[in-house]
Amino acid sequence: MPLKLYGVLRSRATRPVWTAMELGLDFEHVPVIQAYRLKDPAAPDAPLNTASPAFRAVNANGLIPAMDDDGFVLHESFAIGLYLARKHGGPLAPRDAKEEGLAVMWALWGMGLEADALAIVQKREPEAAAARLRAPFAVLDAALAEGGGHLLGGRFTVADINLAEVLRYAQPATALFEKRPHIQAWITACQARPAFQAMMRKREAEPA
Ligand SMILES: N[C@@H](CCC(=O)N[C@@H](CS)C(=O)NCC(=O)O)C(=O)O
Repeated sequence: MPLKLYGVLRSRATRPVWTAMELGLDFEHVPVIQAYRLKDPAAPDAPLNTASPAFRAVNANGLIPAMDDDGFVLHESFAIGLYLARKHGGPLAPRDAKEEGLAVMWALWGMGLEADALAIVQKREPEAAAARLRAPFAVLDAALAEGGGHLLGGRFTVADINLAEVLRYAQPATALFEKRPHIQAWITACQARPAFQAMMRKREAEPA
């Protein structure tokens, strides 16, 4: 199969896998697991993991997700989703340079929130992290109100996938969302999509 997406779904691999499922792509999912989740990642019977030489040959950074599209290799979850949308087109993809600029802008902006969102889901001083997210949440809420419930083009795109998958980590901080009705409605709609639900079912089926 030409397209391979590497990375268990208890990782940022959810982003490109959800994107590929939205696009209806035929792809091979290679469930490379994080080395730190294994007792002995170098054991002969260890599953393919982020320290395995075979995976390091795909992504020398030793991080998931990674992609191999018929020999074209990418790492970085947001870059992979943006590439897949751009390659396969349709409503999920940016339609012109302005939409492309917005999709990249929101991905980079989302990356800036990721550490705090992760702190919330991983319960590492979550109150402080939620407090830091209050100001950017106000910005996003206003942008969604102005954009008719989406980040660009008044429709669901890869930009929504990328950012919704950052904000999912912050969802245990329910008050953050309750105060921002446009974010709440947007993430609820994103997570109601059949492709998101199918991806999450696949994720739940993976070993914890
Ligand atoms: N900026 C990268 C971050 C990738 C990353 O940190 N991946 C984690 C899992 S979500 C990982 O592979 N960790 C493996 C390890 O540290 O051994 C992206 O968005 O793809």
